[in-house]
Amino acid sequence: MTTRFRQHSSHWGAFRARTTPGGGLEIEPFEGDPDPSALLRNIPSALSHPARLSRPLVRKGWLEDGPGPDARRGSDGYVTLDWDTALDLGARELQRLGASPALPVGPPLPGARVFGGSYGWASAGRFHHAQSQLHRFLNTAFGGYVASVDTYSTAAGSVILSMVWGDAMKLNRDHPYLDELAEQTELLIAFGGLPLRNTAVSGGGNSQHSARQALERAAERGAGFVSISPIADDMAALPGLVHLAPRPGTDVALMLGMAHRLHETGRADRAYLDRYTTGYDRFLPYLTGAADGIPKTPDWAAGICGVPAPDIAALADRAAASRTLVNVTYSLQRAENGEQPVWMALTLAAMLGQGAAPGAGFCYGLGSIGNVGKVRLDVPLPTLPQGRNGVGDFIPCARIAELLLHPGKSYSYKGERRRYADIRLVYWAGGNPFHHHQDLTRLAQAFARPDTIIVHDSVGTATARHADIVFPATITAEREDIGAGGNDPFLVAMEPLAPVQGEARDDYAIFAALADRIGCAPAFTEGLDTEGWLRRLYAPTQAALLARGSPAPDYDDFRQGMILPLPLNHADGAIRRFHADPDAHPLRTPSGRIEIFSARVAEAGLPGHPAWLPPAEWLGAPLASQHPFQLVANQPAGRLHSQLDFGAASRESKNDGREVARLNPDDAARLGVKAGDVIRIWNGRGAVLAAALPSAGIRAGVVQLATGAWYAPVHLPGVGKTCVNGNPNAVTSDRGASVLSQGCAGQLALVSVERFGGPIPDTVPHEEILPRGRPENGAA
Ligand SMILES: Nc1nc2c(c(=O)[nH]1)N[C@H]1C(S)=C(S)[C@@H](COP(=O)(O)OP(=O)(O)OC[C@H]3O[C@@H](n4cnc5c(=O)[nH]c(N)nc54)[C@H](O)[C@@H]3O)O[C@H]1N2
Ligand SMILES: Nc1nc2c(c(=O)[nH]1)N[C@H]1C(S)=C(S)[C@@H](COP(=O)(O)OP(=O)(O)OC[C@H]3O[C@@H](n4cnc5c(=O)[nH]c(N)nc54)[C@H](O)[C@@H]3O)O[C@H]1N2
Ligand SMILES: [Mo]
Repeated sequence: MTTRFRQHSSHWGAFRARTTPGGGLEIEPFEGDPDPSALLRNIPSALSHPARLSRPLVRKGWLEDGPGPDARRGSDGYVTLDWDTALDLGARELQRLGASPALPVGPPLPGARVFGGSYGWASAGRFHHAQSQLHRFLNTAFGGYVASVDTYSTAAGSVILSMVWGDAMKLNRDHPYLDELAEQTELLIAFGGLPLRNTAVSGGGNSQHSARQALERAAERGAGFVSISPIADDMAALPGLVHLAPRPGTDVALMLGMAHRLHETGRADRAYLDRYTTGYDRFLPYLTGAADGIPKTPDWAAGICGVPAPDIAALADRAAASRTLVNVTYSLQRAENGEQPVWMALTLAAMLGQGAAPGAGFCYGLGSIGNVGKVRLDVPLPTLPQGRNGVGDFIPCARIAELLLHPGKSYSYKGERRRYADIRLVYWAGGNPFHHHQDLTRLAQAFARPDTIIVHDSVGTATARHADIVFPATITAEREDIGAGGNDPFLVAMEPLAPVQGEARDDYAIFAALADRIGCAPAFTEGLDTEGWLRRLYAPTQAALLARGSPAPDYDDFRQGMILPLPLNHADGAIRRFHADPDAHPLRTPSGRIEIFSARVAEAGLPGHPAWLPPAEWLGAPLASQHPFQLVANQPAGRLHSQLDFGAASRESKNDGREVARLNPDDAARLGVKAGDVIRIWNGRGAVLAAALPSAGIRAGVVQLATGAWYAPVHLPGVGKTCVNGNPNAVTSDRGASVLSQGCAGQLALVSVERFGGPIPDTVPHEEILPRGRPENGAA
């Protein structure tokens, strides 16, 4: 029987769905979305894919030999247990590690040995948000946990901007850049392009895809676009588009060349620099070469970035003569010394002196995430209270392998000396580190160290494959929730679309059952069931709507399948206010100004102004003679990260189930590689197989392989351990972006590429990544 349409939401859009007589799911995008995402097509497969987990699994070695470091993680077998037995085992282990209803007063709290950072995107829905549930649980049961800060998305960029501009994540969500781009910008200089595929998603919900329209409106007005990227299709083919393809990782040199030209031709805006910035005079001797004997001329820049000097000079001239918006996508900073391109772009924009003009100045992350550049909301969104983390310890999120491998080791972060904790328990819910982290061979070694690893997921990921206890979670389509995302102007009453698969349970139910066994259920649940929580979470948003006189339906009315429009806040944001009056509205930097020189950055061990710092892995590095290709490991067009990799849109982006790697046709010809050939991409850290696609839009010397294929390391005779499905993190580097941010540097890596000569190994199907054991002790 066909059911009625029900309302739901995802990170890539709101939609309605109904089940079809064949048990499928028919999806219609939200009618208010001007440009719905094709990623919606991945959702139906989630309901009953064989990779779904339906019963708890426990690793054999852990069950037989007890908790402890164990190198068998990743290759051991699993036993299927019934829920009560598995929950008893889990709760007993949590209690052994100190979970208790009555925690010690003051340090050391038992949570100091628990890593609960649990980085990952999980699913839309404010209550069933896996990390929030986990953090609340660990705060209740352990008094806290070792957390993680920053994101894989942006760490180097956010850390540097927090010191020289202000809180980037607040500022770049505080400015209606998309409207201004559509209406005011004359020239968009887009470092990293402005890939529409990436604006498809936004954490928590993205019911209004508006980037394409904004670009088209700007183009109709005659705006110019310069996409600066090693890959041509990082920007839609708009009229007036110019594409410059620098060597990856060299944008700072290109920007310096432009800055030098502005200075030389007298077009660096001194009035702006004096009024809104500090430190230009400390930067200038570096730019001119007075400090180091190397003038950063367009010629100098061309020798590094590979963009011809006349093009660099012409771009500077054009930028100075136009109302210019300088945008940097997150990708540039997910790299060694990733702070520098972001800081240098801010400096370049300041030299252009247009920050006070609508549609001009500096922007960070337009084209990276769907909510950047949209008008902010005027009411708070529902949020699950996480309680208090009494432990207070954290790692920069991309230092997970370091943390587990080197307890006690000291490292620096934002100029501070810190030490890694000694972690005995790793608890992950809502993320997939064996997709997202760099150098996965090293991560596997790190995951051998703790006593116990617990993972919740709805599918058998490579992370679950390294866990001791795997609890099967429901998917969002099986739950009732409230969908909401930053800058997204709709609150969605998410209705369950389908019955729960197998014996999967909501994350909340799993934690509640563990809390019950530990004796801290009252504190964790506060006596509320899911509906009770949804009502409580809705109340502050409703109160804020009422207070400003906006439509504010009661919860029960909202529940009737509503998509509730939320009011926008059109008041000037912090950047606009700063430009109106920098004394009255200083930036949150030590000087209150944009800092082109920062004492704090200098104290932290980096140059005090933006500078070209050659990374260890770029096409001009000594290592390039050994591994002559630059891998660009960017975001996938056919899915969100590793989620629903088996869905229709993701499958169509692959070749026979294997991820596709694009390379320049001349490189392909030289390597004897044709479209569809399997290539091996490798370096000293590992190897990965992909299906080759020669493509004229890829810069020579670059091979592009998106993230998210499920990691499947297989020992190939004569070749060694190789990910046969195509996850680029088999070969990326785990070094931090710098001593300042310790951010993820996974976007770029030097690799070798060759046609794979041996017998072509099959890919590993999703349902075989985590082998399921036979049921034991009564589980049906
Ligand atoms: N080389 C390289 N690596 C990168 C990047 C790169 O550019 N290059 N990009 C990085 C970036 S920006 C990011 S954000 C990360 C993304 O990395 P992740 O956020 O870890 O990736 P996802 O695939 O979104 O993982 C989410 C997991 O949560 C599970 N999940 C979904 N809903 C639920 C739920 O309700 N409950 C539970 N328990 N689980 C659920 C999904 O099945 C999935 O396994 O990758 C990073 N990795
Ligand atoms: N469809 C889809 N959209 C997504 C995601 C997804 O998984 N799927 N993930 C979301 C998440 S969590 C995030 S954080 C954002 C990430 O947003 P970004 O980090 O901005 O996105 P990427 O796709 O990694 O990179 C964008 C482009 O930058 C270019 N690039 C790489 N290195 C360089 C360089 O050194 N110089 C220049 N000039 N260009 C370079 C590459 O050609 C690449 O295609 O995307 C979000 N959007
Ligand atoms: Mo991200």
